[in-house]
Order: sequence, then C-alpha cells, then structure tokens
Amino acid sequence: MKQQLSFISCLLIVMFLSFACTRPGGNQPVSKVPEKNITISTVGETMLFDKRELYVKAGEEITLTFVNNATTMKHNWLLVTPGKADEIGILGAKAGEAKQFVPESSDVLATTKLIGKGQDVIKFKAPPSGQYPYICTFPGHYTVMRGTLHSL
Ligand SMILES: [Cu+2]
Repeated sequence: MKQQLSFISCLLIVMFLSFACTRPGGNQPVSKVPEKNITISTVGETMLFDKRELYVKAGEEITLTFVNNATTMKHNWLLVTPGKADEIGILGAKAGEAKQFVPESSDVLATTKLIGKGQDVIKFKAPPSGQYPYICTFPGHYTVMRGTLHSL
C-alpha cells in the first residue's frame, strides 16, 4: 500500500513537471497579449527566430525591431499572406541578394532589410484579424526560420 502511494505521488510529480515545462512555440514564454513594440531576434548562429508566435492587435501601428545575433549569416524578417510562406520563400531566393531576397509580391506585407549582425527597425500596420506566417527569405532558411503572427 505504502509503495503504491509513493508510486502515485511520483507519477503526480512527473505529470505536474511535464505540464509546467510545456509551453507552445519557441524557447521563450509566450505572451498572448497583443504588443505594439516587438523585438524578435535570431538564436545565435542558428537558422531560428527566438519567437515562434507574435501577437498584435489588428490595425495598430507596430514597431518591430529585428536583431540578428549571428556573425556568419545574414537574415531578414518578412510578414506574408496566410498560406504563402513557402511560395515567398522560394521566390525570395530567386529574387537574389541585390534585392535582399525579397520578391516583388503583394503577398509580402512587411519586410526588414537583409542584415548581418545588428538590427533593423520597421513600422507596419497590423493586418486584419488572422494568422500570418513570418519567414526569413535568405535561401534555404524559410523552411525552419519561421513563425506565426496572430493579429487579434
Ligand atoms: Cu535567415
């Protein structure tokens, strides 16, 4: 009986810990409160954004600071029409570095510059309610370097 009780309490502790450690999205705690001032960074030398989810309020003026922490890779940040992330990723690579890998397309809703280590600050109006993908269009990056902006 005593053994059974300690087994159950162990199980409860494990369940609690796994619940407490599970968070949706990337490495950082996700705030679902819409933000006007957003900072999104690259994770070291990897092809990842530090935030997989962003929350804004539809129609608001957003100031986004994109920080590239990598010393060896250039990156950018593009907000695109829902369902168009892969298409823009492919077109971006074709656009070439002279165009900062940003294709001329109405599906590109906002974009930073292509930057090496450093930062770029942009302003854009949050799109109508919906879920919008964001990607880096440096060739090969868009498949993993992406996230979702939730316009509430
Ligand atoms: Cu990138």
